[in-house]
Amino acid sequence: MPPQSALINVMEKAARKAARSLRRDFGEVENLQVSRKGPADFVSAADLKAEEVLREELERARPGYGFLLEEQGAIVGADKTHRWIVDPLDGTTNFLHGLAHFAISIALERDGALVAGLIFDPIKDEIFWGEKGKGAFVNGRRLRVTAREHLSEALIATGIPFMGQEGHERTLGEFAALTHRVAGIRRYGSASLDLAYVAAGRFDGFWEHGLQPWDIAAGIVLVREAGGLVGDIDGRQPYTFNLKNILATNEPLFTPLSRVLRGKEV
Ligand code: 2AM
Ligand code: CA
Repeated sequence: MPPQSALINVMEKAARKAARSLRRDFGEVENLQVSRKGPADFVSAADLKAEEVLREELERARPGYGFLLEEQGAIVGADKTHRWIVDPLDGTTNFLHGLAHFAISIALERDGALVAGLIFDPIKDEIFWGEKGKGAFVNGRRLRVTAREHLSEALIATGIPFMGQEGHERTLGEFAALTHRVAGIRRYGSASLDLAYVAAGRFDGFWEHGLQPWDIAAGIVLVREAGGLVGDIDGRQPYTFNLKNILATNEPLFTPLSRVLRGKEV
């Protein structure tokens, strides 16, 4: 059994409680697809409800900690050294379209450093967690990034910008540089799960531009604790939230991927 701490127990309990309402609402989404307006408002409400459950549970267990919440923003706590970073529904577009790939993501920051992360996929019933210095696990099994050294064998995940976002041309350039060098590229639509899958050795790497702290905070802990590197495409590491993009992969592929994504030779 992994050494699951009291802190991880708190995060797991909150995630499992919020997941019950998300799972119920996901079951409803299918019925709403045929309505003219679609389920958008319903999904926003589901998202907010899950966030409220998470805030209440975490607040009760650790009174005074601050929050950075996707929906409600920053809440300053009496305890200035601790801050929860929470995404109640990562993969909203999937959820909205009835695609069963989304997650709850919770991270804890202490004195500005990420110390714990938990990502729960309530449909596949997979709970990923990592704690600084203690390793990363999924449903109790230890995680390790892949050992692949060659891009030609690597399966890489990413996110693609959509309407209203910037970087469409840049994305085409990155794809042009990468597609013919790798075993495959995947776009699953949940950054937290992309990072959890890098930690689990399902993906060899992940990059994306313009993400927010709540999308990636927990996943960063997981990848680091699974032996991976997290930085940006320019090769800067360790990752900090002021960087404009994220690159997470194993050690051998970090530099080759960062070079190829910038249009350079490996
Ligand atoms: P979300 O589902 O919580 O919005 C998909 O590429 C990833 O980008 C998801 O993790 C998604 O999180 C995130 N993302 C960040 N900003 C977004 C935005 N403005 N709209 C949709 N997804 C966004
Ligand atoms: Ca998100």
